[in-house]
Amino acid sequence: MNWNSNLINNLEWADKIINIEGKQKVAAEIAAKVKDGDIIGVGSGSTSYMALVAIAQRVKDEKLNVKAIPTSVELSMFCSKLGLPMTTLYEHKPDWLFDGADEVDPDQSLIKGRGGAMFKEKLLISSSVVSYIIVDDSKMVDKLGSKFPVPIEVFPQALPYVEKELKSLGATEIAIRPAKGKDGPIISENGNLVLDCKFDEIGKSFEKDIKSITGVIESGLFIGYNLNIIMASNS
Ligand code: ABF
Repeated sequence: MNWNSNLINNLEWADKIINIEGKQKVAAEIAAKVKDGDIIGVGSGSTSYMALVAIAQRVKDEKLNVKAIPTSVELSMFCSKLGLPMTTLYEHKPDWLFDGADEVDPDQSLIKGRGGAMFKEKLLISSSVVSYIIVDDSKMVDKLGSKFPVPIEVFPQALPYVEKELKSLGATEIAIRPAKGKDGPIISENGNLVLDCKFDEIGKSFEKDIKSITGVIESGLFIGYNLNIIMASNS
């Protein structure tokens, strides 16, 4: 017997972000890629959410056997609400995934992690055969770091050490990401802090340099990944 959870069925905060102009087309484009039997990684962000809604509709209408691997608890709740079956990385490797980004440079390197889920997002991108990154014009930058700082997930007690190491890597500003609507820091799903870190220059080795600092769980830098960037028109 299935649950009939009003709490899941009435996730209004999910419904509120459906009506985003210019993204329906790309959501349909992503949904058209779904094949029976696919294991699909589901990324975060409003654009990805629209694609998720379109996929769930196709799966329901065509009775497709598809399983999703979400990148966050929030997304697993959305999948549940939309009736999309889920699985985990223990059992399946994603055939493909879709996700959003905050910045894309001319080499298709990314800054991600505005939602603080970059560890799981990177794990899925690294595990997936094909990755589609959905963005609009506003995300395209000449240089990474032009609009957004680099998010870095840090084990809490490593904070002073990581701060010192980031400064020696050239960090010009380091902020602990605050919790929304209350005092104190945001805590990631893994129980860690998220730092937002500015650099004058983000070198090609920075993703590895940052990751090699003991206490850093992951950063939102994605440099040199094999990605398919899909542009959602702003009009
Ligand atoms: C996720 O969602 C994050 O890595 C990124 O920060 C954000 C982008 O959201 P949106 O598509 O709503 O701009 O992909």
